[in-house]
Amino acid sequence: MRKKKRDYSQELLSKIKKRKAKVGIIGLGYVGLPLAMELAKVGFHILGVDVSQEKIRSLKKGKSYITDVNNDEIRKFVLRERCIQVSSSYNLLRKADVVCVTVPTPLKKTKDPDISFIVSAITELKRVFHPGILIVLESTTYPGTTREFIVSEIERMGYKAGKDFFVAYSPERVDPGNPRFTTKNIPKVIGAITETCRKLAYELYSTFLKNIHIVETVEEAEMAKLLENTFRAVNIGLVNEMTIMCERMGINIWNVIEAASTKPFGFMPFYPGPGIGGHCIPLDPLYLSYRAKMYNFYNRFIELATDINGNMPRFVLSKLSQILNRDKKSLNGSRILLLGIAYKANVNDIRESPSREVYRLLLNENAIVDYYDPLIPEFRESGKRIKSISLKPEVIRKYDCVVVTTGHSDVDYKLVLKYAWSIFDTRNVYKGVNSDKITRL
Ligand code: SAJ
Repeated sequence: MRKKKRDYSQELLSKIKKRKAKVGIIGLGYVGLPLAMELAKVGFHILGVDVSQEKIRSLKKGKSYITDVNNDEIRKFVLRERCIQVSSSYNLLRKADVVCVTVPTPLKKTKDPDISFIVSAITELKRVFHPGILIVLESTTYPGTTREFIVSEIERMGYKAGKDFFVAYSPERVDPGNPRFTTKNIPKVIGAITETCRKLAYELYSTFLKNIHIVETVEEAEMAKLLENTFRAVNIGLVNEMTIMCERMGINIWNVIEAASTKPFGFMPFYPGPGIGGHCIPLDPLYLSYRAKMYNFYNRFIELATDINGNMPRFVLSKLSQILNRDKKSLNGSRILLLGIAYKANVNDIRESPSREVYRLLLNENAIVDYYDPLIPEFRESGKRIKSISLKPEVIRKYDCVVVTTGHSDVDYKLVLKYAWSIFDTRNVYKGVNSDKITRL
């Protein structure tokens, strides 16, 4: 009698429903660790893998390294209840029924996408693979990655997607440090390879998430995330170009944006700045334009926005030299203080920070540049440790100009206004303050 073919999908569906499925998570960063917490909270056993021994050591000591996850949660789930196991070895995933891939997708030096972390995760996963597993890729990437680097790779081993294993894509939308929108309540987009894959992925995420939006293909899900962030990059580029135009025309762009924002529909304010930083906005659009070129499609909006946003640090410098020029000073030899080196207000992240680019450009012009950032006490620049100064009256008055490059909330801007000779405010922290000391972007 023919042996009945094993129905992996039914087995897995039942395990997920009963919270008996073991969920592997590859990459325990700002996406993977909060995801592990939410899945543990609803009863799953988590198998967390990260190549960073430091992260694993920290978790085993009950210490969090992610702002959105506190030590108590780590101690509860990793140490006391032991429902989250962590390791730097992929062997831990041999027992996994589900694996979520939440690894970084940075850019290479050539500004091309670097999906090597996804490729190595899948290469390792193939080593410990067993049929019946659901794989969900969450890392931001270009359309086609899931099908080409996960589905094809595993089908080459002789398995059939949708029958012997299941694959979906669900873009991460974590906004680190956002108290209002968290892993638990940010709506999730899911695209899958087959209807069975979709059902399994939906079942998994709906254990802790209410709002799930299903699309028809994995490519639609991959593209949705890139549209979200390309939308931001292009609109920031638009407002930065408007800023340069308004500067030429002698118009205050900040008042213009505030006025336009009174329109209750059809307008969304973006604000000028010294450029764009972070691990999403400068990168995601380049993933899309890279892929589009393979279809002989040149995305001019992305190229233009990248050009405008990428040149804002130089625009800041040209305006700063005009400010110094008023006092017959040059950039060369002037003492400049940058207020904020982080890539955006109230984060302690310096990745791709435009403030850092301004810092470097000032060094190249032989300015004497220091920085103050309450959230970043030091950073490394061409092999040297650069430390934040302390914001005291006698220190502030030493500088020819203080440039507000990151608009952190907890900076004593009143003190700076009192003791600075000149202020170049690129973030409008002095909104509504009239003083001939202040020049705005
Ligand atoms: N920026 C401007 N003007 C603006 C908005 C941002 O110059 O009007 C600059 C920021 O200073 C920063 C860069 O752009 O240097 C990126 O800022 P962001 O507000 O987009 O913050 P990110 O990089 O943390 O973007 C993330 C994204 N989240 C994900 O990709 C999951 C983005 O989709 C979110 O919209 C954003 O957080 C958010 O709203 O906080």
